[in-house]
Amino acid sequence: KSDTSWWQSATGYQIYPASFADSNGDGIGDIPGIIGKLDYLADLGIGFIWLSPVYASPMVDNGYDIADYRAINPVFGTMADMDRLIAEARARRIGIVMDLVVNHTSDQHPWFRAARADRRSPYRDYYIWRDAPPAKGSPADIEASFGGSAWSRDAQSGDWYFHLFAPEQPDLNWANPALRAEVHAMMNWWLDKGVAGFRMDVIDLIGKQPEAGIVADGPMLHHYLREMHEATHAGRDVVTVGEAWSATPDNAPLYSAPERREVSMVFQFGHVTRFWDQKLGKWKPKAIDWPALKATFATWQNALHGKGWNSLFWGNHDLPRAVSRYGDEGEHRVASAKALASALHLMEGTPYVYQGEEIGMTNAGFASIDQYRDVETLNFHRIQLAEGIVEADFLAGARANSRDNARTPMQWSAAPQAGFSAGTPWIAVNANFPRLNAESDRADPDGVFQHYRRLIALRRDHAIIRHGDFRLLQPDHASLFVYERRLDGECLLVVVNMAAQEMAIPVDAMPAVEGRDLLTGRPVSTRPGNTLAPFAAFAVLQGH
Ligand code: TEU
Ligand code: CA
Repeated sequence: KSDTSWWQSATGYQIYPASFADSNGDGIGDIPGIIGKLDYLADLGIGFIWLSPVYASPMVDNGYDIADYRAINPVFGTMADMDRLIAEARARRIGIVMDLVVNHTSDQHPWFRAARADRRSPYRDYYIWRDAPPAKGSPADIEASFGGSAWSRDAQSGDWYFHLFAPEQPDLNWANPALRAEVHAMMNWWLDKGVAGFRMDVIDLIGKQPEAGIVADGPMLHHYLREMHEATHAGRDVVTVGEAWSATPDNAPLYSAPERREVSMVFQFGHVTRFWDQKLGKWKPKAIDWPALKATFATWQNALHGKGWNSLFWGNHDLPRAVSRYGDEGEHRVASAKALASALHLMEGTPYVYQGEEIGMTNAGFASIDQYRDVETLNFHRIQLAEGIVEADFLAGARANSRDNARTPMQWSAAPQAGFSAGTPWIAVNANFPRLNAESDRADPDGVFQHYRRLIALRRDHAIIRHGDFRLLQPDHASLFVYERRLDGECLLVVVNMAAQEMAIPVDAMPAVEGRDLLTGRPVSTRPGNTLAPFAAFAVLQGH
């Protein structure tokens, strides 16, 4: 179909640089390490890499605290390495999508240094200030995402500044047009280098109005996004994806409807937060309820079909590993990794693979708080223990949902440190690497990697996967995820068993299908009475 943009047939791959591949033995992944793995990624078939931040940073939040948007953190390499990465990736038809972290900077950014040093500095108004902390319970009395008040006192000027994350991540003041122009110039500087677009960190927060108690989805948000589009992406064939925890099926088309000229798509987290506790959030996850999860996906598929564009993901660097959260990290690990991939990749949208997901990597399995590195996990450990939560309960929550679950080093081989580093990794390698690694998985035709490879190729080959409409079947079934896609007289039926038990094909409301599985070529049938093995999946295309 000629209406397909490159990013609608491509699959993205997220790299968390510190944990991907270490080229010099200092224990931290780096850009030369990534370059060394480009052939691996080209073989997987991805169209672009979303690169988590590699900019100059004191690394309070692993690079999501940027001190210079136009410099590379020496621990990751040099700007020459970065230019080489862009060129070498492009030679393999892979775009580099930069992480754009402009809700906040590091407190070490020269703008913030100037702002706190001098109340009359032109940079003062790049940030958000108050001369006293807000009264308890007043609208501006906002809690930071990493715990504690979002207002901290700056010892230098004596005033209070706003930060939705760590105190070392002061929020930028998007109401200031000079700040917006600086961000646009910086984005154009990267685009002129040949990057393929941006993943925009917490972009739904830039329209905040703290004094009114408004954090996400502020009244000026879409104005800023349109202005940014005109000033940077317009006329360039790039992909933009906005991270928007506040996005709903109703407002997501406002970001991604092409005629609104804002962003290509958003990351929304409906399927994630649905299974968090009301009070304790991610630290007390609920069990996955498949009918609820399927309904969430169906709502999103239908909300954006023909109106905007979906992104599809199970995991990222903030979320637990897909098999551990939604599948089975034990006996059925491989089958469940493949089942989850099939269910996700055959929907409408641009799929994102988080590093290691393509080999079915699992949660970290850390037993003690000393093993964690993440600022959010360490903060909440302190906060919740002070509030009287039993440590074992906190650690159980962290084992399920800490961001470090996805940040253990990529498991390349059975060599020491999983082949990730010749030195001591900054965070421990998962103990399961001798049997779970890319080298062994990739060699197995029935492994996870080859399955992802086939799914990624199928999206490029089939317009129905990119653009077909979506209908959820068997919505109430406790473990079968069944849907149909239709386009131009074709019908694609996808049937996935998300249970660790054998499951009978239901007798009612299933289309009669006999054919071959698109992924394996094996004969399949929906005849009632047939059964699906634990975490078995198939997809049959009819009418072509
Ligand atoms: O994440 C935004 C964000 O809201 C999450 O960190 C969230 O706070 C947490 O996972 C929920 O408990 C983005 C980045 O992806 C994240 O890595 C950064 O730490 C954060 O923004 C600040 O830049
Ligand atoms: Ca290194």
